[in-house]
Amino acid sequence: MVEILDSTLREGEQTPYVNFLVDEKLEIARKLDHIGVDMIEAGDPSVSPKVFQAVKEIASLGLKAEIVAHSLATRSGIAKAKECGVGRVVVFYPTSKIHLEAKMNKGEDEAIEYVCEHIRYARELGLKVRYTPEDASRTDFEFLVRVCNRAIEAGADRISFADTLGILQPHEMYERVKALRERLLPCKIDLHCHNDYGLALANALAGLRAGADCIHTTVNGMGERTGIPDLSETVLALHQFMGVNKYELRHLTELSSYVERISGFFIAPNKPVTGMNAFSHKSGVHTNGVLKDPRTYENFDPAILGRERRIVIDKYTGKRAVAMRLSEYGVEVSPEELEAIVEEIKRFGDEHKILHDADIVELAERVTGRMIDVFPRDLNAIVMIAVESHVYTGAVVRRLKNLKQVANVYEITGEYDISAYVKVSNVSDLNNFIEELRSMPGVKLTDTRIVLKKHAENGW
Ligand code: HCA
Ligand code: CU
Repeated sequence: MVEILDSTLREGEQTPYVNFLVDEKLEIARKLDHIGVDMIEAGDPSVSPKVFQAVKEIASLGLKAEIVAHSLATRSGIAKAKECGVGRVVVFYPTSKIHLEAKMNKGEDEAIEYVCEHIRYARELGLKVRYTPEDASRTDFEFLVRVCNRAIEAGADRISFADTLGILQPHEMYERVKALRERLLPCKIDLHCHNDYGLALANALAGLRAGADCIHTTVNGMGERTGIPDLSETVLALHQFMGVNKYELRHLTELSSYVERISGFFIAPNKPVTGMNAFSHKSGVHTNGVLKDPRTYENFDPAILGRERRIVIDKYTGKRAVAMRLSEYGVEVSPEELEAIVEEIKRFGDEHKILHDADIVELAERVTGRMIDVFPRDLNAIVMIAVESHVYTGAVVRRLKNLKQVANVYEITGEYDISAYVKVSNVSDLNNFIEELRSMPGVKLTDTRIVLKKHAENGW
């Protein structure tokens, strides 16, 4: 049965400019466990006192997943892993010529003895051991087989085939893993594939097909440089391509958002599975097809991931999608009116970057000559305000705080000085509010963004 080891807390925290707090790590671990990953690599306890604390606390949560500590092949590192109360330690030590010579200053035979000695030490402490030959993909294959088999004899029951620089292609990964499987003593094989050429997940899947047991992932594909396979993409691929049903698909997006929020590491809109655009359709040809039968442009129902299809309306969109969006707002129009609205949308789209729903409704109002009061519900907006250079920003902030429409005010860096989160009941209230703001002493310029969708602030 295929396994996933998630390393968001170890490899993921190696992402440039990312650090998690201990509590955030505990929350990530719980959420990973909820999704059902088989192993959680909780960190290398030797890195810092807080990493040590996080690994220790995660090990005591009583999660279903096996908790793994990472460690260099040092006695003190392995002892620290033991102190954390984990059941398994990773002993990692490089095997490629360049690493042995440049970093370790060790010959091959010396390296084997060193690795085995540390694995035996971990076994004496009662720990299960995964041995990671770092930079395995650039290691002489015969040496790799030798060092891994000696590691297994010394007590390792897992070998992580690490493509540390992400240099392999899927067909090479397949061949390499197949040969390893044939040549290694009984053990489980993990695949640790870096994404430097964008091939990490493809390589991992190829390795699985060749007989490996486990894929390493991180949430949002974080990690050193370009990271490793994204957890959500991996779970989806295993589900769709290999019929693996043991992971909870519906919580992946929320975990991704949670990690985005606490890490400040934002995913691209076009990222598969969790990206904002992953289930959005735009051109007339596509939206028309999807509205007739989603299977025309969707390989699976986004609902399996707890996500919804979105139809984006702009100058590329045809009548069918526009009529659907209007009818979502309870607006019915004649075929002639619809045609005219679509024409207006095309004109609007040539002049503007984004068409908001409020713009569509306004265009429909203009074309039909009927008042369409469909935004009576709470309307939220973010208003950016530039202050005259001779005015003290704090003075404008004080005035803003007195306005009932203003929920929050922030002094910010950049082109604007203030950002205000504003709550009004409709578009015309928003207009009035902005007029009032513009006439306020000290306000030079405003820029208003209507909030289309507010995402959950916290976890599930
Ligand atoms: C690193 C180590 C590692 C280890 C992988 C593993 C790699 O270079 O930081 O233990 O499976 O990529 O080789 O992340
Ligand atoms: Cu790595």
